[in-house]
Amino acid sequence: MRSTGKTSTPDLSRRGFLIGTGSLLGAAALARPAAAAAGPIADGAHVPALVIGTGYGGSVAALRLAQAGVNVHMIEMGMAWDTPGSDGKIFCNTLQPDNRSYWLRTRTKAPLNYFLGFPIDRDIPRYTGVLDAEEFSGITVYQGRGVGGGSLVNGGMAVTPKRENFAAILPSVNPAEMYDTYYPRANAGLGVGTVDPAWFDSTDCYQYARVGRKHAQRSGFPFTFVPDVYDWDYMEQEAAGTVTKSALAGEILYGNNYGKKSLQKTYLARAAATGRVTVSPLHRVTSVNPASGGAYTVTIEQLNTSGDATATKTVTADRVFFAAGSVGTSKLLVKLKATGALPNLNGEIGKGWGDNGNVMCGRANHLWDPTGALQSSIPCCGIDNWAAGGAFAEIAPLPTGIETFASFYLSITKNPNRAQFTWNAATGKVDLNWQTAWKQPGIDMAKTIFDKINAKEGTIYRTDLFGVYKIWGDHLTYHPLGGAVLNRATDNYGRLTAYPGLYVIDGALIPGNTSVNPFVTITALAERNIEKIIATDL
Ligand code: FAE
Repeated sequence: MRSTGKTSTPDLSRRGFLIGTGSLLGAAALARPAAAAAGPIADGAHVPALVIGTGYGGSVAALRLAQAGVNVHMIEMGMAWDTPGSDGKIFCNTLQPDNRSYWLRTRTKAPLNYFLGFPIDRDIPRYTGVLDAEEFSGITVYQGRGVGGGSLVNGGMAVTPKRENFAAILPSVNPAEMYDTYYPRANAGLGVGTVDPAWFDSTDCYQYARVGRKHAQRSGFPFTFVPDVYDWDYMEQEAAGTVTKSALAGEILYGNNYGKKSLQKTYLARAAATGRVTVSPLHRVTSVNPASGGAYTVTIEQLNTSGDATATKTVTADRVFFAAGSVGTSKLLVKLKATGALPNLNGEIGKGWGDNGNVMCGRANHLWDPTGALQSSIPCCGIDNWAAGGAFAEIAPLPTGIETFASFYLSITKNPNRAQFTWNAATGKVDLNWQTAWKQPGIDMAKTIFDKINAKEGTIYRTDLFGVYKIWGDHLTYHPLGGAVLNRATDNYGRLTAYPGLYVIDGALIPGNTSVNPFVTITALAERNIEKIIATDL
């Protein structure tokens, strides 16, 4: 794979990152992420390591395997996202969704789908767009599609959980090794940084967050800045008007064209630079079967941008890493177990799935408390009521371009409900038995924050953001976790032990909740597991 960008390891400080990767953002502005250069895999190929998916888990696996001298092929069902459209941009704007916005939909399905009580979704051409709103019976699960996985569409909030909460997140993992080694390694690899508090206090684009801070503090809640992989120097330049706007142009859900350090600019760029990693975008793995000699036969459909399979390829892989995300990996493994391709997978496959307790809500502020017409799409702070009330609320933007007098929040809660994926032979699909009513514990936990703030401020909940007279966004998650849980469906390092050479290395390993936004934990766990696998299995 060819590399067109610099690939030095970012360090923890944002200034350090810029020094270390001097031309990266310039390269990004030219819109050619290094990681996307690729040659599609050939029918009949034999590869030492095949990685299914190019999100956090897959990118860590590919980089570390390649650095250990193993040739890796990554299979990604979404697009490469390396070529600008006719507007000169790779990704479309949140306020003007076009065909690039959604994965194979003819109408948008915005998470916040009403405004002033009116629906805001609109028709779009069907295309292999970047955001998938995957519908199960009781929940819509939002996921990124393309080279970079969720890093293409997420808010970049890069949060290491508090150490005292870790035992509940991954009970079989030694916290000392995570906090001493793998969380720092993940933060460095991802290029995590924090907003300059002085700039935060003075810039128009975080007025909404300052209002959120003021309200939290007046009710006695701990307020915290939240690190992010957005390039904070770039955002300051956006505010100064010296570079093309991205966070300050409302770009987020359907991709970010400039300042965000997605995996294409970090792990995948470094993987590309090894020369040992190739990527096949618009290729979807449909089956993995044991082959002779301990290898595996992997069946792959090549897709066109309408989502149709245009070719079926069969390749052989000595090792296969499932990194298709919590939903993608769970769906594949449940299907492969039920249909007899991998019958000896254990009975924990498909279990332990959670929504990270996600619920959304808005509050209506007084007219003398505006939140600002200009809002950075990148959240940078939160309200931490985890210990007392089971909720961590990020103060989220509503980047509509007009004054809304609204405060908007995505809460992560300690909702204990867990769901299971099962094979439905009648439909030939995998179902998830999550029920919308199971969000209620999460709503109750979020209310420990917002009922108190409303009482203190004399304000009310917005009822016009998720329907007509509907307060809670309880129909979705951005943070699917679990389905192939560590030390249950796999051993304590992600090995599917009934099948030597098969591994899970993504969010499917985490049993449903991380107490904060999940991708730093997914990355750190992948770093831990791949190090062990390389040391002992290769
Ligand atoms: P993921 O990144 O989903 O990658 C899986 C990849 O596999 C995808 O690219 C798929 O297209 C691909 N794939 C799936 N099935 C197949 C198949 N059969 N064949 C080939 N390829 C396949 O997995 N997290 C945070 O920590 N902070 C945030 O601020 C944040 N904001 C978010 C905002 C939004 C709108 C969304 C949707 C998510 C957000 N998340 C955030 C969640 C985060 O992106 C997510 O936890 C990680 O991306 C999950 O990483 P994985 O490696 O598990």
